[in-house]
Amino acid sequence: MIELESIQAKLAAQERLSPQDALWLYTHAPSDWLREHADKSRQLRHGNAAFYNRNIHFEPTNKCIYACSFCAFYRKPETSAEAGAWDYSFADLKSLLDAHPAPTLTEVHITGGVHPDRGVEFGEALCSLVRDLRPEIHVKAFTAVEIAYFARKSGLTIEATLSRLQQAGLASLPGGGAEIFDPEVRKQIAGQKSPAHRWLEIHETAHGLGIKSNATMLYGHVEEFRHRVDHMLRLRELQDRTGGFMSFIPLRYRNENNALSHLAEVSPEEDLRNYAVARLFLDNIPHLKAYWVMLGIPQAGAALHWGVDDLDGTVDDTTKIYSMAGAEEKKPGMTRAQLEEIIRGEGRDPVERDSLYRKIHVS
Ligand code: V47
Ligand code: SF4
Repeated sequence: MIELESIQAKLAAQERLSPQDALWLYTHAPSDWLREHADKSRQLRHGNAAFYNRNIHFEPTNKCIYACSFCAFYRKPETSAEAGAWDYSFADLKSLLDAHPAPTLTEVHITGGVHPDRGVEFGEALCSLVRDLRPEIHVKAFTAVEIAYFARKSGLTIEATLSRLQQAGLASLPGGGAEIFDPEVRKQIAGQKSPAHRWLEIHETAHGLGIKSNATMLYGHVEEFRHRVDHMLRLRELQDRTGGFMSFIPLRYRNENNALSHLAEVSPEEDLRNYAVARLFLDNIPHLKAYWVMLGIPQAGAALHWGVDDLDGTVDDTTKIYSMAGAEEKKPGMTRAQLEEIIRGEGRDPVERDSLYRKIHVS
């Protein structure tokens, strides 16, 4: 296989892979080869460390003006509580924080549906509540889709919106809302919400303000391999300009309770191959995360051998996005000891990190 030799030579010379190389890897590379090379690339960056953090999620509402066809989480804004919609209060956020006293927590991840009545003031109030009550906690909040709506609702530019949130305590952006950037695929799965260029513009603006972020890719639905390559290429190009992405998080489409439930999910092997291609192609995003809540624990452990260096956090049963969509973990939560045991079981050294990937505790 002449292509494999050429790609291997590029990797040995630490040369960048082309989009054609990545497509070839997806379609032709033997799985053993992918695992070995992605693992080598991970090892060169992070040695034997595998990262995790101590976090909770807060999902203020699942009422949403959009209706993404893969989403099992959203309810139309007029939906009643009996029909499964919720709107948590500021007091609910305070109670959640009180239930997690210091030092059990270093991060709160806030994201939810796009509520029609809520502009930037709502986002500011959530961020400042955490900052005022628990200044030691890092606030990672709002997908680019929520930020775009805050800006529109409040009549502000993206920069002004992000800047106000930053002043209120926002410290980084999660990677959600990226889905797949290709316009044709995006139209089919998330046609109503902000287009790819808006997602990328929001992250670029955040990076310019010193707000780091993550990037996701929702795969395994109607997209083709070329769309995944295009998605990662756009991220790689933006990262070349800003260096603001910390972590890439591939998210396998889960098929329960949504408008695309007729689609099968990709196989566990396909998940692992996807992590490996991402590790090799996205050479400028330092961390690759296997979000155990979405994958299940055994598969997240396996991913540590396919280029992954981060499993995300303790979560403590505070997110519903994946359990509603069919994930195995119906009440996702792990202690530090459990996360460390999984990591050690895979032959790696557990490292507790903060939200900016600074090492807090090495076991
Ligand atoms: O944007 C929704 C995805 C994302 C489904 O930045 C689905 O550290 C699969 O972005 N099947 C939100 N995926 C979650 C997210 C995230 C999670 C963990 C850590 C970080 C981080 C970010 O969840 C959405 C969408 O792509 N999603 N429904 C589904 N049925
Ligand atoms: Fe709304 Fe987000 Fe679900 Fe889309 S993925 S319907 S924007 S909650």
